[in-house]
Amino acid sequence: MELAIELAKKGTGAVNPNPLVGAVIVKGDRIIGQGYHARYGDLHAERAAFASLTEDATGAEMYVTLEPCCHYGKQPPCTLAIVEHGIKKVYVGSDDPNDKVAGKGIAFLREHGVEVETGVMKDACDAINPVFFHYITTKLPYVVMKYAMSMDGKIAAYTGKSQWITGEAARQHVQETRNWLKGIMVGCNTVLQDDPALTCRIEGGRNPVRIVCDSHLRIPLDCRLVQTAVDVPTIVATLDGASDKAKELQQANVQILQCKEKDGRIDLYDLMVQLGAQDIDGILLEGGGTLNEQALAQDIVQEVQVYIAPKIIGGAEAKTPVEGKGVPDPNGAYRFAFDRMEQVGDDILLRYRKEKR
Ligand code: AOF
Ligand code: ZN
Repeated sequence: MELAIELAKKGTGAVNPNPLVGAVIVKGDRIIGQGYHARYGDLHAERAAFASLTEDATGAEMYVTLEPCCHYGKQPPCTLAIVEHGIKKVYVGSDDPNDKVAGKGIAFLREHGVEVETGVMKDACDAINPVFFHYITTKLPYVVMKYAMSMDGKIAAYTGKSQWITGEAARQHVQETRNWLKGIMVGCNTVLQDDPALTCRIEGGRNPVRIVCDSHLRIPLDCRLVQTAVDVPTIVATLDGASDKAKELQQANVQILQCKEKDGRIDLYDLMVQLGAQDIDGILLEGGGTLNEQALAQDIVQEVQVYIAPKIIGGAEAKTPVEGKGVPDPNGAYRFAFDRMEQVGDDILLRYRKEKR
């Protein structure tokens, strides 16, 4: 199953909004087939594993990170292939919450005489698909709020200068996250201040769909995002979708999303519904502080990734990751559950998940 998990991860960035899935076929002490879901619409992991068989699979066992599907989608049911190949036993990691599958895949296998053991390395298997599990059940993107700060919680110096808080390794790590999540979102202030490209600069990676929250279309036509919108999908979410500026942006190949209003600003929940409808199953929220505060207040954040650099910047005026007024009492704070921690170069990455309410 460990191998199946490693295989599954190879599909990162290429299968959305499908899950990452890996499968390994074992006969005696030999691995006779292995595969993974490599691209949206392509072979599922199980069929990819069968396609790689080095010998007949009759009586063999399969390890698969997700419950095999039993429906006709872009691909025929994997359960059918498992039965046809005479697999004796299947070890399953995660359950598939997709309505079309949800237990029916396992039931089909058992009805056809295949032994099934579920929950095998379930936590490790679940950990590769938080995006899929959230999106398939809600049709809303899995939003990861990410920021990099100093030991004293600053994301920039009082001058506004923010390059760089974290080291090279952490910045490279963020590139991997950009490849993992289908969309990346910032507020208009970030565009005005940093003129970012928001592309994925790792080899073999793909660029995320870039989303700017810009209530009143202050985004400059000559910024990098607009200038490169012909090559990289770019969305501007706004309240002023019928304006002349909106038309100019559309002429530059920017997609304009007219959003509902909430307290004079973009209703982020409505925006998530619209992005989910475009198959955007995950979003990296790279701030800044104003958008972060609204994202928390409107409860769209599923995970928070905090990079902490071993530096102290200081300054009462220096910016922090979440602006606005904040909550009046720590007891009323937005709560998250600690997930895991890792060292990335000289920096530390902390991950928190939304607490199940
Ligand atoms: C599996 N193995 O490798 C994957 C599964 O449209 P389709 O045919 O690609 O089906 C997509 C659905 O199938 C997806 O929502 C999820 O429930 C399941 N994905 N299942 O047995 C795989 N990628
Ligand atoms: Zn399948």
